[in-house]
Amino acid sequence: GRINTDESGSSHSVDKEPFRYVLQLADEERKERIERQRKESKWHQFVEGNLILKMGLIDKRKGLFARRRQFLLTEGPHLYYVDPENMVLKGEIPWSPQLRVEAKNFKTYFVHTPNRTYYLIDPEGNAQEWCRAIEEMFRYTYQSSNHRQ
Ligand code: 4IP
Repeated sequence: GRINTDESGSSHSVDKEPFRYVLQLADEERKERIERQRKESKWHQFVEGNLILKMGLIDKRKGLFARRRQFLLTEGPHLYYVDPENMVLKGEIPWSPQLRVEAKNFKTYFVHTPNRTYYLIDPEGNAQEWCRAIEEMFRYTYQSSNHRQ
């Protein structure tokens, strides 16, 4: 399928294919996609050469306020977030075997990590889709025997 790597508004804009499928790309296809991402995506500069598997605008709440950030779920895995107005990488949610996601409702979900619970709001209401993708990445990374070395 075609990849819309430059689309910033949609939370499932990398592709419409099942997320599980992109986790298991053949090396050749993977390289092609990274090459296309390098050429076409304005988000490529933030992801340390990793293939972006899912991305979208998410409001990340801290205290009373939320900041709108472009979230980039990549191979690695990584979950980077970028200030889309100033195009600055603001941080990343750390992956570990303790990471856990929790969908609260259509818009709100939590990513629990050992030192912090990230309070995330998907304005498009696709919180469950994000949770599924993160869970699948979790299983692929920590629970499957055939992952990439
Ligand atoms: C900030 O609040 C932003 O929410 C930061 O998010 C957040 O850092 C800060 O938390 C928080 O104090 P204000 O912008 O209203 O000051 P971002 O980095 O996306 O801009 P992180 O990255 O950690 O969520 P602290 O506790 O990390 O400083």
